Amino acid sequence: MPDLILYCEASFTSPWVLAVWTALREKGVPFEAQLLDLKKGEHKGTDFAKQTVIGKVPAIRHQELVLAESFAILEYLEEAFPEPGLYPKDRADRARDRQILSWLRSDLFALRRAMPFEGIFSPIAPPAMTPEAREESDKLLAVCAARIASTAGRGPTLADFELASTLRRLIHYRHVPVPEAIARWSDAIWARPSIQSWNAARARTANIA
Ligand SMILES: N[C@@H](CCC(=O)N[C@@H](CS)C(=O)NCC(=O)O)C(=O)O
Repeated sequence: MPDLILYCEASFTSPWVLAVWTALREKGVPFEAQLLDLKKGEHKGTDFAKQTVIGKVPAIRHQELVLAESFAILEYLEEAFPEPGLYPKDRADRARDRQILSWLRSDLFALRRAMPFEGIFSPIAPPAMTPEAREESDKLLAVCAARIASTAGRGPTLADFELASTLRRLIHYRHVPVPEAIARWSDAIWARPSIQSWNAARARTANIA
């Protein structure tokens, strides 16, 4: 029985759960996924809510620690399971990774509203595209273009995983043209076994339900 539990939403559509799932898989840390049906409120008023206090997924339980908030979890995993490192070795590059991870958590709200992550995996009535979402998409593409140019030749790190998965929204909804080189970069990262194992887990769960 693995001594790390990852609490996930049962629909496997949360980009924040995906970020932690990917890190655990990339590091080869064994874990048990415990699924919570958020639509049924399984994360509220339960032991889970009491223990995490924040009451959101992702959360992990590792030994005595119960921890929510994906960024805090990623930082913890990097310290608890240093190899392989998922941040760049260079200090300035590590800071740039953290800059991107913070930015992705504090911006792009219009983009997220117009292009929900869940719609990538199952049909939904697509929300309207807005000028704000367009502006944020252009900024995301500019960040990715700069990122690809500056990180050529080294393996993906945490910021790459999250940028590549955020790009799936643009690629799926097609409201905004995605340059070929950026789409290919996202495709290559999205195809990694760490991410595909999350997609496979969703498919398994859907078959059981
Ligand atoms: N800032 C949090 C966001 C996590 C989050 O928004 N989780 C959603 C699922 S995608 C959730 O648990 N929602 C349930 C709720 O808010 O009641 C993180 O980075 O982990």
